[in-house]
Amino acid sequence: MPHTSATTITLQTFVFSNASLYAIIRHLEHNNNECGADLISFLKNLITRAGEMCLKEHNNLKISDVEFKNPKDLVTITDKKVEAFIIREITSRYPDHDILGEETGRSGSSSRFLWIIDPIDGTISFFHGQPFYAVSIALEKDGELILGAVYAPVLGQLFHGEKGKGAFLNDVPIHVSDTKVLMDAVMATGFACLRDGLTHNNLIYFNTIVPKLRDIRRYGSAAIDLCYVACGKLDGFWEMNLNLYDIAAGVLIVKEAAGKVSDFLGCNEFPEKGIVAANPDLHSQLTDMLG
Ligand code: 2AM
Ligand code: CA
Repeated sequence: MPHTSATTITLQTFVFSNASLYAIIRHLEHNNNECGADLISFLKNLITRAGEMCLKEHNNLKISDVEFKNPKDLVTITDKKVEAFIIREITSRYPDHDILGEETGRSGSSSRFLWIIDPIDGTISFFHGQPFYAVSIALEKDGELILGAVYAPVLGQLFHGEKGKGAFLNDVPIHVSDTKVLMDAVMATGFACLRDGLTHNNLIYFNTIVPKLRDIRRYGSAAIDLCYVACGKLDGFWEMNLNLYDIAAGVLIVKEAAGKVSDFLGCNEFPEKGIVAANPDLHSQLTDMLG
């Protein structure tokens, strides 16, 4: 049709004369509700390189590489280096995006996009030479999670989830377990609340729930706990006193794996009012005990 050809020629002329094809693709990618393949491979490549940085430093930490906020709350030089690396890479690829990082806080407030970064989730495991730590990176668009990745480098496990497209472990689709009975379930929890010295803490819930389960795990990384719920290695997880960067990527991955995530009352005020993640059958049994 003449009209179509004219439109095509005009568009081609514009594209090739403008020399900003790259920027246009970026623009289309960002304004599409789905994540472009380019964005996902950028994230997977980035988080893999960040995990490799952790691996390199894992066994070479000196006491002078650690700052103690208090005896239970520490940050290593690797946390800071890895976060700086991730922010540098995001900023050079997506200069107008906002960023929230555990170590550096929030920068920017005007973009529709917000990257949420935990450079090492499970810093205490990392510092003590244990394998259960992970890099966690999520992307929100207009306040809604659209992409998330969690990489546990010692375990060689890279989880990612894309809104509406599913969740994956090393690119293989994953799904929450179909366990229906608490006594058949293995769950995880954590004690961030104790690190903050809170008197309203998880011990009372722990004492109530653990006897009802087959067993309990405490990996020390909320990001890994959530991903293990997503792939059915765990049947459920709860914790209180976490921050957005601990859970953002894992929450999307659980939801994309057909799991349920809520606060302790079954509502959406997580992590402020606690977080509960499980397959749909066990989720309601957990919120009954936590609410
Ligand atoms: P981190 O390793 O990045 O600090 C373990 O219970 C989980 O709680 C981890 O995800 C850990 O993240 C987080 N965590 C531990 N202490 C915390 C605190 N005082 N405040 C917030 N999150 C904490
Ligand atoms: Ca964390």
